[in-house]
Amino acid sequence: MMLRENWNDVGQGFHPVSAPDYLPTAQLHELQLRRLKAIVARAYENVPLFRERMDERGLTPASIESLADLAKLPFTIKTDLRDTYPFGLFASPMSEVVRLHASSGTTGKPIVVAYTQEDLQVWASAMLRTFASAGIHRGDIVQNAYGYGLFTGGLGAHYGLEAIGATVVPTSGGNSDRQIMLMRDFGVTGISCTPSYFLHLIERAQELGVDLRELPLRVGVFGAEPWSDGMRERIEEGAGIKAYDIYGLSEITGPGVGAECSAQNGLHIFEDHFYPEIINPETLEVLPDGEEGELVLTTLSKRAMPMIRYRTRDITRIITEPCSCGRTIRRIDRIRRRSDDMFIIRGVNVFPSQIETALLAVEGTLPHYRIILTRSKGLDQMGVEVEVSAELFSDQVRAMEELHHRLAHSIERITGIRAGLRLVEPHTIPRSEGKARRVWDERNS
Ligand code: DLL
Repeated sequence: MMLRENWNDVGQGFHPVSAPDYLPTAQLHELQLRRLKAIVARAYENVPLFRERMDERGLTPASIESLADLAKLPFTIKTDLRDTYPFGLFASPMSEVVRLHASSGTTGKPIVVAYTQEDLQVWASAMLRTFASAGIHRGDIVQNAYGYGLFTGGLGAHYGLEAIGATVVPTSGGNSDRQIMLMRDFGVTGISCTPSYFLHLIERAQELGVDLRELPLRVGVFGAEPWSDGMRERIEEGAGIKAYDIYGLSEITGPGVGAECSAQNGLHIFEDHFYPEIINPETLEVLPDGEEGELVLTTLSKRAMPMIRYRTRDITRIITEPCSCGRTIRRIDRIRRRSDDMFIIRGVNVFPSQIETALLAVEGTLPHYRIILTRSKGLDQMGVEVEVSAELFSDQVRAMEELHHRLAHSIERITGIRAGLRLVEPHTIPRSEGKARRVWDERNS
């Protein structure tokens, strides 16, 4: 799929420039308002759930006169997609829907999302902008190890890479030995997959005697799950690459909602298509830029399945300072937690990302861990298992004790909780080809 309008010659060879990233703010707002009015009208006219909810509040599409009026509209939440399973939120007839994706979720039915031809074009252009901001260009050979299939990662990245003119190697996830062989034999310069899967590839390459730092691999585009700055350091050092964070969710489009640029300091939201708000998840009030809260997104151009004020559950803030890269579209902070991945241990709120930060702050740990929650005599316990290097594990009892002490202290300092800590051998903790599972909650089983 070629998107010629996004191409420009900027003097570094043929390089894609993503014009909407640099729109003057007034022009961007004008575009956003125009699209917002159209999408609200489309949702109102075609999706019974949106119409009922707007009618209940005495709203019509004409109620939207400014971007601030968005705050009048009702929110959409994940259960709305489940309750209308499979096609109840579609605003296009099936004859115009050319693609379906689905997100598995933890229980029951998946949520289903739909795309028209135009939606796929917008998605590919958003992914083109994603890869362009990570410095990927025509001539790059990019291994796309996001899962192909119902998950949006594989195909979402695939069409963005083709649009930018890079050579895609569509490996999908899994078969790590072959991934490493192709990476080496093809002279792959870029990789896209989940950060946890890439850590596994680094580890497997070491075992196979392949030093990724000596390959032409230059850049990684990682997302679909939270990953800390500590994780980024391990990746960048382990593979000798630049690692960029990308964000998205199926309900809004898939990957391509936001992406880091060369500044690696927050993710630019492609807000000409995906309008961000931050709300207080308790009061549901819109918060000013800069304040942390729940990210709410409205799709401004999605035709098959418009989403109005979708509550993502992802916690972040909008960064107010302009970015050194010159893009005018706003940035969000990296997403370190979701409001629903928090667990409560003896009255204290804990997020898995806090444990990751605590573990990786201490030298000698490997970036593979899991959290096991149990209940004994009515009291919640948090167990943390983390892998340590084989050398440490084998013979240095004193060093292990010292590491154990430092890690326990680090976890307690960050979370306020004393964890039952176990240092385990490399490969003890299950690896994932997609999103890593960090928490095993065994309190009710
Ligand atoms: O994970 C889409 C995607 C694919 C994004 C590939 C990036 C790369 P879902 O499976 O619907 O879609 O999961 C969406 O994953 O609400 C976040 O909680 C989480 N997530 C996605 N990207 C990031 C990230 C894809 N960069 C959910 N950092 C979202 C933290 C992320 N969490």
